[in-house]
Amino acid sequence: MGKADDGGFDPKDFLDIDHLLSDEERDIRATVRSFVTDRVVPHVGDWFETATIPRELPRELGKLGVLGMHLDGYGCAGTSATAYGLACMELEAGDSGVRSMVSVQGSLAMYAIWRWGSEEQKQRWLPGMATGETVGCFGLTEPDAGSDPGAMRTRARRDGADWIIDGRKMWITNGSIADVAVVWAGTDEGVRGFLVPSGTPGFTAPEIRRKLSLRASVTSELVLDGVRVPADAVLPEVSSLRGPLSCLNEARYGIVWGAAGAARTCLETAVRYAGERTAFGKPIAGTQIQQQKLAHMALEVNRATLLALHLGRLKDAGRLRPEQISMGKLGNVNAALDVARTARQILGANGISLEYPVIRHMNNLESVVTYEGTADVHALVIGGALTGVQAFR
Ligand code: TGC
Ligand code: FAD
Repeated sequence: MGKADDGGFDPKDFLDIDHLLSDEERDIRATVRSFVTDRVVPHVGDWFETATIPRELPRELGKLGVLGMHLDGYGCAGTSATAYGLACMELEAGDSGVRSMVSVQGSLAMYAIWRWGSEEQKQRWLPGMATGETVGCFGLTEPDAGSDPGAMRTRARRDGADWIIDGRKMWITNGSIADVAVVWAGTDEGVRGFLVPSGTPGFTAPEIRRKLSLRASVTSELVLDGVRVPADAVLPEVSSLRGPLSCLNEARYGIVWGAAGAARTCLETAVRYAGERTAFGKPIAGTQIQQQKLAHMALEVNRATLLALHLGRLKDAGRLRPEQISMGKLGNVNAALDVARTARQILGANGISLEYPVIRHMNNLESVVTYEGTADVHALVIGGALTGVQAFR
């Protein structure tokens, strides 16, 4: 959101949230916004329609500096969590699929290696992943184990010094374009993470087609059929679900910000459209019912942005808890869906056209509300924290 030059009131930054950001944070946001405006916005409707995403995009995002940007060392930028959140917000203001590419690369695949990998694994993989030369994916979900990853059937067993992995992963972002897959598997020692280069015999990643959401994003199945990897392919520092769940904390945090970005684009589109569209002899912006909708949408966008910023400040202070991330993910994605659906109606028939960004965001948000923990899962995390009673099982 832009700030009025004279320091006066700017309805695009209704609550003057810009004032709460540092110069550096505003600069990073401006850089990412400019990339999205030039490189994503003019093309993303076509990418969505044709269900493609340019193969060179990871390298361009690497050049922009957003891949693993909140991690330290190994070619990563080492920014604050808040700056990373602002980048996610701008990327998802363009399209959830582009933010997903960045989340999966930086918060899931790179973070898994950065947090749980050996020094050799970090040196080998992270610099190329930060530049986008090497694409990663993160395989946790299975056909019969999504919300309950503890029910995974993928297994890894030792064979001499090697490991043999058998199983299937489902709905894996970047799967078919990845050079390395972080695959979580059950072992006799607990859940462990394996770094599987995509050329490994027995590993295939067929793309999932016919999606009507997140079309500007590659989603795949991972098939592991007797995949043999050496001992140094296992992430040495974790052998429990804590490994993958710690990565989810990072990606969910980015979604808290991203959802606010998608909602902002829908609001801005609806405000513009309502001002231009005439019905019954006057702009629909001049009707009470549309103003009420716009006011509600603006409230949700501002509230979501403030919540994201608050969680960002907590994360930078080292105080952000998973339950708080759940509240942010649940609240902001639900708010964004509400804003997108309302915007879609304000645009009338144009609301179903890819000539406008709204239906694309609305459909994408149907994935965002499901992945990284469904709304139900996050409600149960919050409910468990409130009551002290765990209701999953
Ligand atoms: P539970 O028994 O509670 O815990 C098992 C172990 O994990 C630890 N733990 C956590 N650690 C770090 N962060 C968290 N948020 C954690 N939650 C739990 C826990 O301390 C324990 O550790 P240890 O060492 O004692 O073994 O686990 P549970 O089986 O009851 O499950 C809890 C539940 C349901 C909350 C969890 O399974 C869950 O979050 N389910 C949702 C799964 C999910 O979100 N999958 C997402 C897949 S990735 C994806 O969607 C990418 S989308 C692309 C994009 O991001 O753009
Ligand atoms: P299920 O777990 O089968 O849930 C079905 C329904 O039951 C949901 O409404 C759920 O809320 C509800 N439910 C489940 N448990 C309970 C309960 N205890 N109480 C009440 N209700 C409950 N996964 C990855 O590992 N890596 C990726 O990169 C990745 N990318 C994705 C990209 C896209 C586009 C999509 C759509 C998904 C992606 N996922 C990925 C998978 C995603 O994380 C899962 O879809 C999600 O965790 C939900 O699992 P599920 O689809 O199996 O639904």
